[in-house]
Amino acid sequence: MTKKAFNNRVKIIFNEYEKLIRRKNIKLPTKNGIIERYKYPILTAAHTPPFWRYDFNYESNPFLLERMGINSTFNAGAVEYNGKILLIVRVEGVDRKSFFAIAESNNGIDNFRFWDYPIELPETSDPDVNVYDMRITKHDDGWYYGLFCTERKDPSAPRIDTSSAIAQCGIVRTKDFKTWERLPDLITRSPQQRNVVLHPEFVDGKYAFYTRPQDGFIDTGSGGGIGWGLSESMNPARIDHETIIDDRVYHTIKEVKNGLGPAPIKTEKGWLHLAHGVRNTAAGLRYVLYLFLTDLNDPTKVIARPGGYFMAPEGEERVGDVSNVLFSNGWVARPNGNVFIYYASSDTRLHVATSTLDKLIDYVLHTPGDGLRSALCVKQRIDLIRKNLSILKK
Ligand code: M1P
Repeated sequence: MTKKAFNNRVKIIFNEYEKLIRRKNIKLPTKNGIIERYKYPILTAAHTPPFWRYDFNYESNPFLLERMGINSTFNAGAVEYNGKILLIVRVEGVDRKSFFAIAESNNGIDNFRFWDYPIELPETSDPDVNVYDMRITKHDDGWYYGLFCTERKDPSAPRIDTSSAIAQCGIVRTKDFKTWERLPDLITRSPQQRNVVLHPEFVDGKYAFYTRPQDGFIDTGSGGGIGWGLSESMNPARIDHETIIDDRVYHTIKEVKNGLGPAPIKTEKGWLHLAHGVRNTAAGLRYVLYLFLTDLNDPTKVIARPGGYFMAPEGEERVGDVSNVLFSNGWVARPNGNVFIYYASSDTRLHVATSTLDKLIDYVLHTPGDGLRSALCVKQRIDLIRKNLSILKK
């Protein structure tokens, strides 16, 4: 490639990138009154800066090859900070390693731009092999905590087993999202932990955690369900006793497993939770999102639990590296009552959906719970039809 052609191609790469980053997103008409989706994903692999992927030096890369590709951008923690929306994105390179990088937007809907450098996450004495799915909690103690999954090879696996892993909860904290302090990993009695989330307030003077204890890396075994535990401190954080506050249940959207999404939102009616539920199908696992509400004074007590899912994969969301998956670990409640829900589809790309706290609370409080049997579910529907027809046929 001549130097001239090289320079032209560099221009094209950056023009295309800027066009993508600056593209306005378009709100789609709501289908169910609860949320609005948007036409474009807010972050894809192509949204990562070209200078993360190419070597732009003509001497060392005369063919202008993409040297270090990015595979996907998904499962982001979210926070409103200094009037901007920051997403702490799970970015996965083509080498299958995930890392965290911050993307910033003024309006939370479009124009997300990654900061120049990904986060250099400090390690513990036992280095992480892979890190992912950070939940950000602004805690009453004044810190922003990031709880994430740290994965390492299972040291007890036989030599020929190159897949078995141990997942645990890593912890960092920051005040400015630039400098991160690594704390010891959370200690619990469970052999595996994923989807651990810090509650924003002290409970009985202690740090409170939502957990997801599991026996195996993939299989829940005797574990599963969204757990709860208290710790005297964050350094180290140690939970001696876990109780399950939202269990997995036969023949529901969370039959195989579930896990909390972002930290709950405090509302007048209770703590509002967003979680994912997983069921098995002939086509593999299906991940959907659901909501529930817990008591303001006792976050372990579920006070409203609508039946079924709140959001499930639609259209292009259904297909990706791990198809049929919606996953969310970030949302932002704005002071004006609007809520931005950041969700990833099929472990590939990131989207936003919008709603309001009023609508979400109405949905949670007035949607019938899961009847758990076809006969009861059809009765719930007949009650609704009867009520409707008495109005519509007047
Ligand atoms: O592949 C779907 C999701 O699988 C895991 O979630 P869970 O622990 O609940 O099964 C995580 O690896 C998550 O990142 C991923 O999106």
